[in-house]
Amino acid sequence: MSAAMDAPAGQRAALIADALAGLTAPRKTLPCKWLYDAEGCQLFEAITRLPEYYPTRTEVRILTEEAASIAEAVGPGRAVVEFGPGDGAKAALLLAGLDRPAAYVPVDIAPEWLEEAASRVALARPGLPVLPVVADFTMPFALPKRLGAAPRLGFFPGSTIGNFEPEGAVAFLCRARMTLGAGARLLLGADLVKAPAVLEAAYDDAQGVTAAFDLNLLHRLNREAGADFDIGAFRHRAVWNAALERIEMHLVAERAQTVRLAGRTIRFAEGETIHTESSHKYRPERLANLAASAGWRISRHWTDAKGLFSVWLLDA
Ligand code: AVJ
Repeated sequence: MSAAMDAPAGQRAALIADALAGLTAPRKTLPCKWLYDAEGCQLFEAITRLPEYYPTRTEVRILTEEAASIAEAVGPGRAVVEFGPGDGAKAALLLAGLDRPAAYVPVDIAPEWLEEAASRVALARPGLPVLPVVADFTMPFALPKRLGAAPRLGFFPGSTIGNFEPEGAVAFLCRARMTLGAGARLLLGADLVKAPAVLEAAYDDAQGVTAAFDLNLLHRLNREAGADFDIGAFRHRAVWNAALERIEMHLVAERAQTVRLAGRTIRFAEGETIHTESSHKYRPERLANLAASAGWRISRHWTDAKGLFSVWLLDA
């Protein structure tokens, strides 16, 4: 089935509203959440297997190699609440190592993801109660009553925290602390600052998969918002913004052109870009400050031997 047929009307309206707002702004932008339609999710999964894209495999290695140490630091009997579980592979890995977890609560706005995560975790940890919650985790939401008094462990892997602006990251961490409640812990994956060449290659791979992932946003606007982007007239670019310590993905207009979208004409100058995603990278001390401003205390952290990626355990 095509993405257009899948898309609920409300979501389509929200996409069009975001596109109009972002593309008529002085510096054109589109929110990165729209990268993840069915096609975008498949492309992202292909990205996680690329030789240049180290974050996924490095985080999985940390969760695997440090499983015993993480389980000991987390402690027994926790209900694991995951923000945006994806396919549930990391949760399955984490839960397999934990001491008598009380439940698994995957939280996502897309119910399809929840099913996949739930079934993977059910395989890894038969009999564990799985209590999915359909919610946008960037907004306040309630945990299932059935969790009772079990202490909570939030789980936010993948360096998804890096897609927030720093203020947004603090707001998210604050809200997560309130949602999870007193005595909660949070296991957080965060990508680290490193050589710009390594970062730029991770976000602009030789096979062009990341370029296809980025350009899919224009295909999506054509499919779902009735736009008429000439996709061949745009090119993907990944740049390290040293001042803000983030990788930015941009779609660059290769020539001056106009595009129609929802009854509006959008003009592009040659070389003008649409900023489609920021992926903030953290130095350990900066991440510690971020967590502290959101009311969390750092309990421990783990990194790989090359210091590429970090996993943090925070205490409420
Ligand atoms: C999974 C959203 C954290 O920022 O590294 C990968 C998304 N974008 N390649 C990241 C992404 C381009 C990824 N996140």
